[in-house]
Amino acid sequence: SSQHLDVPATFSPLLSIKLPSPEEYRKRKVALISGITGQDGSYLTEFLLDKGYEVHGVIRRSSSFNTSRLQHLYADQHERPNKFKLHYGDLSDSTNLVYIIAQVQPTEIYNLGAQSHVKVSFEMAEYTGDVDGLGTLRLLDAIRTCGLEKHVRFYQASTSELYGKVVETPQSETTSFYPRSPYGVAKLYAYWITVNYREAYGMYACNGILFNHESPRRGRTFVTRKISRAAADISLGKQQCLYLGNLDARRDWGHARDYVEGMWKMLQQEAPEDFVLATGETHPVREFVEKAFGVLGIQIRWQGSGIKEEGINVQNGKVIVKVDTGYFRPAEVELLLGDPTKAERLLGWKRKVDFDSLVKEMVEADLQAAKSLVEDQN
Ligand code: NDP
Ligand code: GDR
Repeated sequence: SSQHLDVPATFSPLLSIKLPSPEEYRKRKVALISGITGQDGSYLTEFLLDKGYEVHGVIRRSSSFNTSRLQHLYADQHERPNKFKLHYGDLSDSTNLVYIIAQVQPTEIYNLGAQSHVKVSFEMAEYTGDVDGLGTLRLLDAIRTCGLEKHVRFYQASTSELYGKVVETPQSETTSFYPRSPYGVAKLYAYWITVNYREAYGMYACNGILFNHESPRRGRTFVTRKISRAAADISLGKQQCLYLGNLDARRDWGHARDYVEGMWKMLQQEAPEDFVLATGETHPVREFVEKAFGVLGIQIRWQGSGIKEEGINVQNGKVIVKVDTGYFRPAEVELLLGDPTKAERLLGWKRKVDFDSLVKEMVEADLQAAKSLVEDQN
């Protein structure tokens, strides 16, 4: 009808309200985070609550407990009533995403939700493509369906896995992409759909191209956390040996707490742009192993080579690290080294935690946790 055609651009059909101007709308500080139960989601929630935001998160229904990283924030609820709320949802469910956005009316959306394990993506390629690739499209379209494309600022969790096979180092915003896994390829779609919606609909949408970032809250099957846990357990005699895949892969490892601050900074600029966050240093997996055991006073000597290589505890001669080819990937990303110059210059962002401090913090946290478990059992 003509009445329908007369609907002004600022009228949101779904919310059935006349929206205030984007400037007015953004005076509220309301964040919606997909992937809130993950490593980055928990640090970002803490960061935004401290900045005075109301924080909403999308949580998947699970038969087991999946909010352990957010537990301490629930405990804080009495001090900050109505500031933190979780909504059941999934990046594979468009209707649900529209409903959550309409309900929350966020000013900023951080899309951190993903099947984020590179090795697992080879086994669950279609699912990873659906959630990590199309899931990003669903979220962007949900924003448009709600009529909020000029009001909401959108952060996409892009990744150094986009670079994949080495084209140049260090890798920056202008380095071309060559993903090496179904995960990387799915994230490539997400990267470009974010750029496309920015250009097509004038959305404030940014890609943060983040290099690896870790913490004591890192998922236990990622290599750093697997090593820090094993080092703690082996030092206490609770585990004999750590089995790893490619010891020579090199990564640019930072601390997750530093990186979530960069995500927020990307959404506070005049105009949306894409940024690399990295430390500008690269270290092999092997060095992470040596440093992690080093924190506990255990020195490693390597012997043998290739898949026969072993790490020996110099003090007692025991084999404490072995290669298990089951952890090799069908295609590997051998070297990542990021150039964070643009973020440093335009966002004033810089990583604070260096490599040695990161390893130390992770190992000490796992040692503490392992010791309390032993005490609980006694
Ligand atoms: P995690 O694996 O720790 O967290 C992933 C989050 O996504 C979890 O909350 C998970 O929920 C959620 N999730 C998984 N599948 C779905 C789905 N179908 N619908 C909705 N939510 C889903 O990842 P990180 O915190 O380490 O990383 C955050 C984001 O940043 C990810 O997108 C990752 O790919 C990306 N990234 C990470 C880097 C890193 O080094 N950490 C570097 C660059 C990018 P549940 O808890 O229920 O499993
Ligand atoms: P990555 O992280 O693939 O870089 O993706 P991961 O810690 O899984 O692997 C890093 C490197 O270590 C090698 N490796 C092993 N990896 C695992 N998981 N387990 C092992 O036993 C093992 N042995 C050696 C791997 O081959 C690889 O080279 C992470 C994820 O957080 C992504 O979501 C994110 O986008 C990128 O970082 C940047």
